[in-house]
Amino acid sequence: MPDQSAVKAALAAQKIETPSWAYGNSGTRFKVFAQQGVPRDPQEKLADAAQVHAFTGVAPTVALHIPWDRVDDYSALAKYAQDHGVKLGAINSNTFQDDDYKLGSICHPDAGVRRKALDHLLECVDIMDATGSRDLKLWFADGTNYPGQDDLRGRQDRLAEGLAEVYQRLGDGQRMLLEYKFFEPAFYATDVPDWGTAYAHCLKLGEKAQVVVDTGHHAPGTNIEFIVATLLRENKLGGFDFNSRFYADDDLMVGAADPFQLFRIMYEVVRGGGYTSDIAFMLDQCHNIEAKIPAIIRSVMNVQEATAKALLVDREALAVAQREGDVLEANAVLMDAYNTDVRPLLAEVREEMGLDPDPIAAYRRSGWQQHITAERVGGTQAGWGA
Ligand code: AOS
Ligand code: ZN
Ligand code: ZN
Repeated sequence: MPDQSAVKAALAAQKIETPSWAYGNSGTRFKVFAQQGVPRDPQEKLADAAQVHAFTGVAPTVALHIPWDRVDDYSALAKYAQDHGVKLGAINSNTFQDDDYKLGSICHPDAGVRRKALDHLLECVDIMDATGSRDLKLWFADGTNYPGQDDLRGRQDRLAEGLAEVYQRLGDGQRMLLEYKFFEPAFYATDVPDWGTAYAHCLKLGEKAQVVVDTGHHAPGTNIEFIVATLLRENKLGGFDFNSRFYADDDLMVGAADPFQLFRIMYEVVRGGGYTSDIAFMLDQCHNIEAKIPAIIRSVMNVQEATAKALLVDREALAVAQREGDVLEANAVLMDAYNTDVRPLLAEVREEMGLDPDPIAAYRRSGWQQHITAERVGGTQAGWGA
């Protein structure tokens, strides 16, 4: 059996990044249900994120989205974050919200639009220099809706050219994380639809380019843990955008729709040595109908629970069963870990970290929600579902 104190130490050292956009109002194209007390500016998003970190102890960084989190002075924003006990994390670019991007951004047939998109991506690297962020997270809405609309190969050439220009701009210690998504908003062909396409581009670019796996971006039935294992073997897994889905890119709380899948993914991360590497464990979620800060705390806890179960897999017993071809025993070893109630273990970890064992109850008691509801009037929309 895995050593309990090593498991606890690993859990205490976990780092999960929360996204600035999860704190603001969001919704679907049908309706955005505004909530009271939501942040009105990037600073207030950071203040809320600091609460999540204060109660969980494992959410020390916050991903920014440009232009949703545009400020005049990014160094000052980094300082503000630090003063509140958190740091700025990945910089997420946005090449999908302007009219110019109707036919794509860096894959667009028009060189002028490609230039505009590339200038934005280069500006994001400037911002990383100011914030001290390590990762530029790239998700492209580029694609086509109809066969023949544009040249599939030509779009790949433009993508490669654009990515290469941004790659050249990266400084020491900076990385480019390329995210894939099989459809939406493009419905016929997406320019980075799958891990294979992302991997092929990252491989050509070099070691600073890595693939990011958004758990909501696969066709139903896709074996995501296999993708994780493969990318880890190739040293090309840069990070995760965690969330969960029933149908498409639902952006629901990670571990809510399919906690078993999250466990299987985390097991491959642990198995592949990814837990102690530079992999960014980020959330990419929107809380449209549920209270935002408690939902983000719950999400962090869900990742912790899946991680704890993955760390508890008796890998020696599993290896023996696998070697002996004992199918049932091998499956039972994995299921034993999954079926373990790890909540008492995590409560102990939190207490040893000087935290309340029940982060959501502690948050509710803290009075922060009442404070922001009274203080903040007229919160902003996060950007999705506008
Ligand atoms: C879009 O579907 C992707 O999941 C993006 O990662 C992300 O939600 C967006 O870039 C927000 O910054
Ligand atoms: Zn994502
Ligand atoms: Zn998504």
